[in-house]
Amino acid sequence: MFSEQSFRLDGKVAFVTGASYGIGFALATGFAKYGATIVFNDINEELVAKGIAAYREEGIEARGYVCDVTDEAQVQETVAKIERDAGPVDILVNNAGIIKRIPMIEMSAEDFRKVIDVDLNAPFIVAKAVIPSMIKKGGGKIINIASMMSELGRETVSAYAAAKGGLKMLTKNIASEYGEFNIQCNGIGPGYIETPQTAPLRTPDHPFNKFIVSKTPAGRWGTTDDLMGPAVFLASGASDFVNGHILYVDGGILAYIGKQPAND
Ligand code: NAP
Ligand code: GCO
Repeated sequence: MFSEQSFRLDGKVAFVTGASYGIGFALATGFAKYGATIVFNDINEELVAKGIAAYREEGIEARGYVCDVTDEAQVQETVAKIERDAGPVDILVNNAGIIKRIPMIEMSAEDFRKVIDVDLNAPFIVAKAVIPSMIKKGGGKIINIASMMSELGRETVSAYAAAKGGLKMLTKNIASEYGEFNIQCNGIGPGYIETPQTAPLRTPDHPFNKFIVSKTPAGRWGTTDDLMGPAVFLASGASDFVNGHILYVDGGILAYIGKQPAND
């Protein structure tokens, strides 16, 4: 029966990938505020240590693991360690990601593959590693971090758009294949959010900065705070009948054709 408790995450183990900082860190802190136990990974010891310290500053005792999410052996080993240290993963957020902004015909196949590897192959690898225990436990939540580029293209982000478009369909397929085991797999599609990943686009003189504000009905860049409530909703019992959905948290970008130029 629906109640305020429906949004609580007490007793749940939440594993957020690439969560030493940025969106992943914010989502994990939101989960912790609703009672979840936080485990995260990052690509090296320095980032993991930085993340543990940052979580501690928020009053959160998080467990951090060094793991490259593109390496299936490392992922399988890390998930086994998490299950030993904290218990089976109840909530997985496939957050780790990279972007390379290069005009397509100038982009090497190696660079294209690297983006696909982190942004699409890795979510497959990590979800594959946690689903068996979710099935045994009677269910779980998987949240893939998609993008505006799951729906739209733009110059220089061909690999990223291909990956995030694929991630949308992987989300729908996991929902389809494992929904019968009470596993809900959804995505969050952030708009343009103030994080290190978009910092190069937000320098005061960068034309993209003004462009994005004009393309966003909310008239601003998003913040990681804007994503925490939607993530808690998708991680909680309040969304047990939501499956295969990409929840776009974009200030209205995808709904908006754009403002008529002033001189028309
Ligand atoms: P970010 O600041 O670049 O953080 C990404 C995190 O993932 C970093 O900690 C990074 O570690 C880690 N990571 C990268 N490759 C990894 C690997 N192979 N194994 C483990 N960890 C790895 O990015 P963000 O802005 O927080 O974005 C997080 C997610 O949201 C990404 O999937 C991104 O595509 C998506 N997204 C972002 C926006 C936005 O506007 N910021 C909008 C829509 C979607 P390193 O520091 O070592 O790279
Ligand atoms: C870019 C940005 C975007 C954001 C995000 C938008 O270069 O266009 O980095 O891709 O990261 O994915 O949803």
